[in-house]
Amino acid sequence: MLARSNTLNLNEFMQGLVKRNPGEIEFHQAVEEVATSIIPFINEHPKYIKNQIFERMTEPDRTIIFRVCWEDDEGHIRTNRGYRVQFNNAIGPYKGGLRFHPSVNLGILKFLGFEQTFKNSLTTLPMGSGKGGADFNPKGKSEREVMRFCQAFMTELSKHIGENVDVPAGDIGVGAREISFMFGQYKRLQNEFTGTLTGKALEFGGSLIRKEATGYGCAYFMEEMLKHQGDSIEGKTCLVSGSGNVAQFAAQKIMQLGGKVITLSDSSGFIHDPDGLNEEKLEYIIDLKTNRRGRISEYAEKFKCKFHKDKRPWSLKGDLAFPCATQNEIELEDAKHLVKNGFKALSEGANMPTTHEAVSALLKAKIIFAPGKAANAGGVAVSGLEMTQNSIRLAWQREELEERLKTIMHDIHQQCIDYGTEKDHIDYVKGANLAGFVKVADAMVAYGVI
Ligand code: NDP
Ligand code: 2IT
Repeated sequence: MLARSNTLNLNEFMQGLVKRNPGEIEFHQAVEEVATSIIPFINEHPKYIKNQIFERMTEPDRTIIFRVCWEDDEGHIRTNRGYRVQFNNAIGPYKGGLRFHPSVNLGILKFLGFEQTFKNSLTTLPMGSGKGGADFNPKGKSEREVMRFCQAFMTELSKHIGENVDVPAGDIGVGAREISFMFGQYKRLQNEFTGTLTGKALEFGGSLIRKEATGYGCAYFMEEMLKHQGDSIEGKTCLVSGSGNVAQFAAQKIMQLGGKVITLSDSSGFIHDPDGLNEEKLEYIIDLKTNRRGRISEYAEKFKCKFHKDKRPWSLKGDLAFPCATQNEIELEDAKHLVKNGFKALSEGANMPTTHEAVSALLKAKIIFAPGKAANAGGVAVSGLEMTQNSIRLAWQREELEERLKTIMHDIHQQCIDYGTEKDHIDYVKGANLAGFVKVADAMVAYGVI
């Protein structure tokens, strides 16, 4: 038998991971980011080496892949691929969103499920991690087509989830409409009314503040980081990308905290409104993107500002950046612009929107950087609160929920400080990774070999 080494080596670990998960580039990227801060820590704590904790944490508990067959409005049969990656349930039921987007594949869902393990642990709530979705493109589909797809998707997924087993929610392409269709189908198939999905409408077990939670939390996290430096969002010029659920409510909270939001984007480009958004303009965006499912360029026509086709907003001048669209939307060149323009801080509303090289460039320039697993944890945190309300069959008031969300974001910030304080700065990447890791790792050690 080969003797096991009593230390882990980053390169060797990554080589093994890449070999076992060929082609899953986003998964490799997410693991490498965590491994870089975790491995030195693990090497100082032999119990994690002895129990092979990081090897076990990077292998999902199980992955379910299934065919989703549905009929379009012309009566043609369509086939998509559905997934649920049940990543880790050491500290609670699997929990995480569903993404409907043509780019969805196993590697993307494994990256998202892996990130969710640390994020959910940071929320302080008892939630394990999972992620799922399908390569279905909701764009251009009729309401009935979306409904038939959601019902077909849930017909298979329902066999694998449950309020104490796995509780999905929304993500890109899955909002209140899709959650309602899926919850209706789940209820019909199981003949039970339980909180097996979160992000539900208020009439059937949803929570106040859930729709706002990710964006609000992302702005609160920025405010916490700035407060720690004796500063605040007040008076700052902010670049926000995306114009979906997270971007809309990040923009709203930034405005409420006195910041000026001058950009929003979608997959066709970005708008630059130098006067800044206000409540009326935001209402227009919410209606445009959530109800009418239009393009962000319509905002530029309506409010007479510039639309930059196929471009990202990061080359503009400003103080704070909030990437809220998708993974890898800030590459090295974008980061160089942020550095050149003297940006102060960045808070990730999206999951892994900043590439490795871009993060390194920002950190080198001393730009305060909040990774998504800390900064966007407010969404899943309020999902956790929705689960609690469903279990006790009560609905909390808006003020109580907003206070709880604020407290959770404050606590996440504190955990980052506890684990990420360096000589002359806070390393939020390291802090979030270590704090998220320890709770899950200790639970896994306690369970023994399973
Ligand atoms: P939405 O579907 O509501 O909005 C997504 C936004 O991002 C849209 O503006 C969309 O543009 C844009 N977008 C999507 N894919 C791309 C792409 N490949 N290139 C450029 N733009 C793109 O999703 P959410 O707002 O819910 O999610 C945004 C991010 O936040 C994701 O990374 C998600 O994982 C993360 N997140 C979401 C949470 C939630 O509670 N919803 C919680 C935590 C993180 P278009 O309209 O053209 O498609
Ligand atoms: O990435 C995420 O944290 C989400 N999409 C929200 C997950 C949830 O279960 O609310």
